[in-house]
Amino acid sequence: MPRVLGPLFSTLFSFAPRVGAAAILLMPGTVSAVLFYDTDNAAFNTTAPAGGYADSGWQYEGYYGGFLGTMIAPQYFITVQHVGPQGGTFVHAGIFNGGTDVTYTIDMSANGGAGYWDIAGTDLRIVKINEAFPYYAPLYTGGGEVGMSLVTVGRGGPRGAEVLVSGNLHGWEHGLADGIARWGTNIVSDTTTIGGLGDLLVVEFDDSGPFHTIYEATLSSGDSGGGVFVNDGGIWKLAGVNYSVDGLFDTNNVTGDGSEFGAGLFDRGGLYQGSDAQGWNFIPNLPLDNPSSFYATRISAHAATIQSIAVVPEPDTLLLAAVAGLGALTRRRR
Ligand SMILES: [Ca+2]
Ligand SMILES: [Ca+2]
Ligand SMILES: [Ca+2]
Repeated sequence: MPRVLGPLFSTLFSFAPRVGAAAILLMPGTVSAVLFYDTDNAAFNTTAPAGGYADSGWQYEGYYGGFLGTMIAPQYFITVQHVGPQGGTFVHAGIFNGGTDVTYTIDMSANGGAGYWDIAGTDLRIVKINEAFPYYAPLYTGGGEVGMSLVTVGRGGPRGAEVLVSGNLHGWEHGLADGIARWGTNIVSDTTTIGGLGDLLVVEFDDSGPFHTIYEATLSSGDSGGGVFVNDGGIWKLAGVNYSVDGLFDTNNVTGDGSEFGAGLFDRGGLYQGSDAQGWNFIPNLPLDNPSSFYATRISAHAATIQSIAVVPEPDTLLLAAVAGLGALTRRRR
């Protein structure tokens, strides 16, 4: 059966002439770690992935204030604009690097004293450090994200209270953000373009079927800035940076009653989506589930700009330099 994605998203985002108005930004105060379909256990997937998900991106993450960033070049990490500056350090914590915490300092003199570069027309921000990372994430620069397996990392909250519609479970409210990093899995459902935000990956929260994954996860407040990694022929590459989720939701369209809530839903049917300020949109409860999604700013659409700022040394250049150096040495020996 076809999945009715495009028209629904157009409706949702018609409420959002401004940045993020119809979506819940993934920062505390609005609504927070990775929220799982299978469990409300706050300790679930809080250590490095193993097996088929080993080296799937977790190792490239670090703490940027209360949020996350992803190391993308020897002296640069990428995060989001919408949480604001998060202090002067980036901590590649022991949980990520398999050892002890390593603290890097941010180069506050970079970009004329800003300390960072924003990618215009997106939520992406690139921050420079004074030292050098030992390794960093490759960027996914292809255009084939839809259908790819993904891993996302965030510091928001676990699963909260059940959301019931006519007695049937439709998902879970967002739990309180706890600042604990978790990783979860999913599959890229779609891409979309939103004015002022650029291209985004769309990732549905499914309860079953081909788009439900072993650690099926969606996001909540506090997950901002975490990386989304896709498996590109066996190599996990950075494909997105966590931006937002669908919401808010409500059982009524009465304003001012405080009944609205953030949630990860495998079926939005029978609930209102929107906000008191922007209006509410009723989503019919149909036999086919209508899942909520999370959104991540799409790296591939902005890869050239990112790479022009966060410069990665060319391996070929290094190799040629090494070969040239070897030649020189050889000549001197003669
Ligand atoms: Ca899914
Ligand atoms: Ca209400
Ligand atoms: Ca339904």
